[in-house]
Amino acid sequence: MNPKDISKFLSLVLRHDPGKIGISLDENGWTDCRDLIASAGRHGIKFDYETLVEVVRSNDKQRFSLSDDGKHIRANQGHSVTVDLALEPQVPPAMLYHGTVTKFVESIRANGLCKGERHHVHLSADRVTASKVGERRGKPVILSIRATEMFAAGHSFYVSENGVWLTDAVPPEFIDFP
Ligand code: HQG
Repeated sequence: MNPKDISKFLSLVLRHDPGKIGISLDENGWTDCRDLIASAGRHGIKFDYETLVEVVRSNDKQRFSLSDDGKHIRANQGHSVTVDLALEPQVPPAMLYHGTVTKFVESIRANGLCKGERHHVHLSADRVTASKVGERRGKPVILSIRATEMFAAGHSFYVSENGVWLTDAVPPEFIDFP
């Protein structure tokens, strides 16, 4: 299996559906690498520990972390299953960005950004990254979020291990539309 497919597989089981291969995540989202490799293998997805380490190391968005002793792995963000990543609240930069597509804009104007299936709304520190996020769905539309203003109004922000800014919801009054 190539690294990209292993990464997609890891996203599925470490964020959304560990039960698919019969593993479980602890309350902080970690699972044992040996169990993961063995369970994946029993489901026809075969890779060894060295390959797993290489996928984590080389992943384009640094989606996964290994524990310091290398025995456990978790996804850095993007979960739909309940996990506590124990992220500390952070002071955001003045502006953050969100890449979306035209068909969602009217609803976002009315309702703001909602987290949907995920734990948080995902925001990017720069427009290039936001553009890549939007491009997954079509021609990107970049929304600018007045994060300092939001923070001053009492909203909390977090940063995942891989640099994604997270917040519960972005009310429409803090969004600048293009
Ligand atoms: C939209 C990927 C209508 C929102 C990316 C987005 C990111 C609304 C979609 C990470 C809305 C949700 C997250 C509202 C939000 N009405 N549409 N009120 N509020 N939306 O995938 O931010 O590759 O859950 O604009 O790179 O696109 O998985 O969130 O289009 O970092 O590591 O609803 O996923 O990373 O989609 O992407 P998502 P996202 P990974």
